[in-house]
Amino acid sequence: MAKHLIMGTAGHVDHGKTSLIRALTGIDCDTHKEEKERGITINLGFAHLELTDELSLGIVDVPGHKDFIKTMVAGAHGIDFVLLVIAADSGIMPQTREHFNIIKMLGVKNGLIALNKADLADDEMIELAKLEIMEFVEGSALENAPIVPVSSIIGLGLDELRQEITKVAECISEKSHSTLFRMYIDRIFNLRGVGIVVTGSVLGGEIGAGQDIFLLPGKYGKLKVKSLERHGKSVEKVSAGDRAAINLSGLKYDDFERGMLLAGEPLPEITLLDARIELFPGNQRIGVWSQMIFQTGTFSSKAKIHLLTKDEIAGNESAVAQIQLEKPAILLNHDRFILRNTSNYLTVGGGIILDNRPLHHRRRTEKLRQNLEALALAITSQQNLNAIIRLEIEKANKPILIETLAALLTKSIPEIETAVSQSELQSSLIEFEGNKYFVSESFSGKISTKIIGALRAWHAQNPLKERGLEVREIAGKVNMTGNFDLFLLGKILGKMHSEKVLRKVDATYVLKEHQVKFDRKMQDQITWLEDTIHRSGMQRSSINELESIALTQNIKKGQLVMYLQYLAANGKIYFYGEDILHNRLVDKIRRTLLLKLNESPRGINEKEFRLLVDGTKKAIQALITLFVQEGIIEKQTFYLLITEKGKELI
Ligand SMILES: Nc1nc2c(ncn2[C@@H]2O[C@H](COP(=O)(O)OP(=O)(O)O)[C@@H](O)[C@H]2O)c(=O)[nH]1
Ligand SMILES: [Mg+2]
Repeated sequence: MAKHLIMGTAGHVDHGKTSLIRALTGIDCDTHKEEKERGITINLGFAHLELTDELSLGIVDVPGHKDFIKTMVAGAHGIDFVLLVIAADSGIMPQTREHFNIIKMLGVKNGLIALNKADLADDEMIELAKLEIMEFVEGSALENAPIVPVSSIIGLGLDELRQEITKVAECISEKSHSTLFRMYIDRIFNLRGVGIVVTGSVLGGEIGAGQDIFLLPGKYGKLKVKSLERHGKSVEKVSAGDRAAINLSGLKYDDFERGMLLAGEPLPEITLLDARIELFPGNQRIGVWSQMIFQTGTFSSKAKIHLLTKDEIAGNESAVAQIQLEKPAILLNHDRFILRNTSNYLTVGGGIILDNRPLHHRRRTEKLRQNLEALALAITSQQNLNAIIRLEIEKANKPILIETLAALLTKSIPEIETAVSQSELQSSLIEFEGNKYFVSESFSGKISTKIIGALRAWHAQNPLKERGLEVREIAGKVNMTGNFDLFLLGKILGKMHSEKVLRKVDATYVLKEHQVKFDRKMQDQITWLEDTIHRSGMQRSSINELESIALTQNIKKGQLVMYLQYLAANGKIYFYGEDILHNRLVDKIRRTLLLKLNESPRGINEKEFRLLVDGTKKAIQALITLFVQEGIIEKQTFYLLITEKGKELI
């Protein structure tokens, strides 16, 4: 399988980067007239090197002059490894250091060193230069990188350099082709008969001829890929790690601005982000607030930096900061950037984006600091995807579709599913009507807290009721009434039930600790009330009548209703409309009636029933309805008859 990789040059001006690329590839990167005149590379140079049948390497040649660091940063963004060029006759120079710092900050972890102009140095100088370089790269990713003495003028060491480049390239794994396609545009041409052609280093994903593509930021809408070239040859598609030329339809030359990129999807513009920033070694220092130039790819903007986790940082130190950009950018989490001083254009450091949609952090709380540091650690320590997913779903603070999460993290859905499958995050993933959602533990926790609050309030208002609330009643109180909400609520209630936070009483949920409870005084009042109702016998007692008697016992209306509900719920009293009978009396009447009916084959009528038990008309009618419902008597025209079920009761 062909491999897609880009090598970038780095090093001080005049150390021979461009000459070396020309010697290796035959391609002259200094093609611009102005550059020829000034003798330095202003724009980026591009070449390619056919290493093996399988390996055609893209090359970006950057300028070494200190005035063109911005161009260097643009060129270095997206390279897979670095060819650091150091002239044997002058050794490490300021831009050797500056370029190397930038390369490291951009996350480039592979490369090799060409010790150029070997023709100008004797063996001893070469050995000294090697020692100096070994000390320079100590502790960095290039610590054990090969140092190859070469001369681009007399052709010394070129074969060995090519071999070492091949070895490095063979050891590197390509960037992912399954992520979102992105490419910063570093050149744009308007070619006669062809139209607009743009070039760049493909940062991720892939794109093919005929596909839709978006020019961002801005409102250009969809563009179409007409045709593609890779390393000067026409191809069907280009992918991460390619230097690509894309022929676009739908774009005018004047629509283009520096800093724009092409993306496979219309990504949102952002101006606010949280990032881990780090200063290069040196004696610079920044405080809580500072102004910087923020640079990533070909994009650059003034930016306000607000340190969140420290009050100041010095050389070699890092902190999490909130960055406010002056211009809108298209940035994804984990993108790397460079920070430059606004006044003297010194490159001071850089960083990695932790969160491209942060909240505006006005105050720096301890909790915020802890969260951001955890996020920084998760992202910078070999990208622990599960930790990132957890932080992202926690931050969402509501259920989040797996598709949405995948887009936010620029991962595929299978990547996310695989990552969570062996972790406790699996239990945060719930499926509803064919969609998969992540629901964070803290979100479920918040709902649980609301449920407990609602039940606590309910029990406080109804201390004498056994029952709690039904799912739908809870849904209303915690504001979760949509279909998905109800489904989620059911799951959370089920979990609370299995964890024994809740009990069930019939179809209602009740707090575990809930007990129908009353104090001595209440007990006395309830006993008095029950006796009163019992004593009044068939003399009807209505709530209204009871109310005035109850007042003599210092029972207020609300309390009275509560006591009555309690007595009814416990089967002590029987309500018919507003009126009440004690259940012991109802039992007695039931028995009297059944015995009577059993002796009278033709039954008795309603009036006879009234005389039998000395009841009011209303009470008698209510009792007849009750006994018919119980199935122990039946009514035939005006007569009441006992049923088989009634006979069994005697
Ligand atoms: N003697 C000698 N001169 C070289 C060598 N490589 C480059 N140069 C010269 O150094 C100058 C700067 O080279 P260039 O490739 O433009 O350097 P760059 O700024 O790093 O791209 C040119 O005049 C080259 O001819 C070399 O290996 N030996
Ligand atoms: Mg050059």
